[in-house]
Amino acid sequence: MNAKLEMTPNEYDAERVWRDFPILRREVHGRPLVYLDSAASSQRPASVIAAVDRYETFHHANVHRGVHQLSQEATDLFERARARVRGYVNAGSTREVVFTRGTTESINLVAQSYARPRLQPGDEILLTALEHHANIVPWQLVAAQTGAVVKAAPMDRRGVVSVTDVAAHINERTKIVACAHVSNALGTVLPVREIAQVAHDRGAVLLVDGAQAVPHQRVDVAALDCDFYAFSSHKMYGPTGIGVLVGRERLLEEMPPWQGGGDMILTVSFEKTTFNTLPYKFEAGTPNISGAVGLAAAIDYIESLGLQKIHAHEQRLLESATRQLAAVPGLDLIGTAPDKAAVISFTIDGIHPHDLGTILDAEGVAIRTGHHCAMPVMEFFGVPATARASFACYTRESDIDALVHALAKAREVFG
Ligand code: C6P
Repeated sequence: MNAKLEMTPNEYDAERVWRDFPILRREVHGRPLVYLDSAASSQRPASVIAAVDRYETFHHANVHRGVHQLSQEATDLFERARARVRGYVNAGSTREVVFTRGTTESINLVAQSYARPRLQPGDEILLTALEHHANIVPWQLVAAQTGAVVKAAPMDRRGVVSVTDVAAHINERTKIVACAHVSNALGTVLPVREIAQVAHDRGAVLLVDGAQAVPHQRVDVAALDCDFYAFSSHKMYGPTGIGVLVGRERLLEEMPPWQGGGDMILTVSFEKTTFNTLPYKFEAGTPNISGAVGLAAAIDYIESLGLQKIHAHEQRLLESATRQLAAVPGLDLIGTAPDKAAVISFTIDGIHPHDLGTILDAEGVAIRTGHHCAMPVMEFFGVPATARASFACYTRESDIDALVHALAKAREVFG
C-alpha cells in the first residue's frame, strides 16, 4: 500500500458514501455516532441490507437440494456469490472458493485438513510476531496433535516484519508459513508476495490471513502466489457469519474433508462414503445462504466506489490522523510501519485505554480498546492494551476531528 495514488480529495465524496450507511445516522449517548471501529466489524450499506432482505423475502430455500423453483433461485444466488468472490480476489476458479464462517474457521480448516495429516514431530510452522490469535491458536492446536513446533519471525519496533527475517526462520523442517496480510493491531502491511517466494523456495506453503486486507486494497491471490487466503465478510461491509477460504485447487483436492454431513458427499452407505467435488467437499451442512448473498452485494458496493479510490481516501485519512494524533501530548503511536493500512493504535500517558474508550464512547466516538486478540503484540510493546481507531470507506475527515476533540476531553478529565 505504499503507492500513493494521484487523486484530488474531491474525487472521493466521503459524505455521499457515509450517507449510504443508515446506521451511521444514529446517535449514541445523545451525540452523533462517530464509528471508528471498522477493523473489528465494518457497517453495512443500504444496498447490502436490501440484498439480504430481498433474498429472505422472495428467494429463500435450501441450496443444492431441491428441484423446486425457490431452491433453484437460492442455489443460483449462492453460486453467483461464489463467482463474485472468485472475481474479487482473482482465484483460479470457483472450485478454489470455499465458504466458511469467517477467517477463523478458514484457518482452522487448513490447520486440520492440510496440516494435521502432513505434519511430523519436529516439523515447523512459521508465524510472525504480529499475528491475530486466529492465526496462532489453530497452529498451536495442530502442533499439539502432531508434535510439530510453532515459531514466529520477529518484528522491529515499528511493527515491520521483513522478508529477510522470515527467510532466516525458514529451514528444511518448515512446512507451513502463516502470516497476516495486514496487522489488525498495528496496521502493518506485510510483503506477502515476497514471503510466498521465500516459503516456496524452501518447499513450504503459505497461508495468508487477509481479514484486514480485503476491504482496503486490491487482493489478487494469483499475483500474490499464496497457497491459502482467508478472510471474513463482516470486515468488508458484508454480513457476519460468512467468510472465505481460497485455496490452490491441487492442495484442496489432496486434503480430506474436515467436517462431515450433508452436501459434502456424493454417496453414503454404512460401509463407505464418497465425497463431493470442490468446493462442496468442505461445505458440510446448510450454508449461510443469505450471508453469501450479502457478501456478493458488499463486493458490488466496494467495486461501485472503486477499491483504489477507497484505498487512496483511507491513506489520506491515515496520514491526517497520524499527524494530528502525534501532536497530542503524552500520546504514543503503537505501530509506525512505513506501509500501513487504515488502523491507528495508541496509548496516552496516565490514561488506561479502557478508560479512554469509555470517555470517547460518552462523546459518541466508537473506538476499540484492549489487546485486539493480539496479545503477543501487546507483550512486545510492553503495554496491556491499546486504543485503536480504524477507518473505512465511509470515514470522514470530520470523524478524525471528533476523535481528536474527544481525546482532548479525555486529557482534561484525567488532567
Ligand atoms: N479482528 C479486530 O477487532 P473473524 O472473527 O474470524 O471474522 O476474524 C478473525 C481475525 C483474523 N485475523 C485478523 C487479522 C483479524 O483482524 C481478525 C478479527 C477483529 O481486530 C476482532 S478481534
